[in-house]
Amino acid sequence: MKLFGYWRSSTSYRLRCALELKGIAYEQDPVNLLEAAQRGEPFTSRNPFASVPMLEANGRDRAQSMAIIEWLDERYPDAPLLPADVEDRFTARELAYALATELHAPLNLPVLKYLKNELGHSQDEINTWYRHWLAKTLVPVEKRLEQLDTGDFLFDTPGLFEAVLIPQLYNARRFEYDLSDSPRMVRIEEACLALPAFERAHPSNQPDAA
Ligand SMILES: N[C@@H](CCC(=O)N[C@@H](CS)C(=O)NCC(=O)O)C(=O)O
Repeated sequence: MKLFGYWRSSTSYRLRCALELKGIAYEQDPVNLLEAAQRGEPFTSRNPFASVPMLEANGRDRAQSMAIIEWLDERYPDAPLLPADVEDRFTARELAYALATELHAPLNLPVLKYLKNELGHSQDEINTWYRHWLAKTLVPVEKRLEQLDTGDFLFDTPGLFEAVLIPQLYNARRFEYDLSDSPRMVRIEEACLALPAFERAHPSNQPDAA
């Protein structure tokens, strides 16, 4: 398998977490987002979404990180990323998709560039925007974790939820989001970052890390 991603992209990071947790070997072919390589040929012919990650796997170019992760989990059922119980699976998806959809969408690179270049916002204003949208989803996720009385992980072992959460917390820290009211998420983050799978997936350990 070959992963086309970018070291600091949260969707690439989440896919690396999933691959590492499942113990699936992969090569990397970095796509430089700062040079807009995702918008040029030959990448767009292979991936019409013009975004990372893309996974070349089993004869297909696969886009959309959540669809890729769910496919990996169905195609390679060892080390499942979702719990066995159907209600627990719902919980994992409820939280993971809140982060992957509501939180990620307004914080994507083209949105931030538009705020800066087209609308002329300062970096401080953009950081305030970023933290506003982080809070809109991180606050309810933390509340749900509190209701569930979570410990080191959402369930017994890290899976889909943790693969999505850890990259979003990495971004939150980059934008100086205050996590002091999010002890449940911070505990899960600490437990995950202590694991070799998350260490290998970390942005700073990627071949294209700047
Ligand atoms: N829904 C997509 C979103 C992918 C996405 O937004 N990727 C970002 C990096 S985190 C990207 O490629 N941004 C560059 C661009 O859109 O031009 C997924 O989950 O794979």
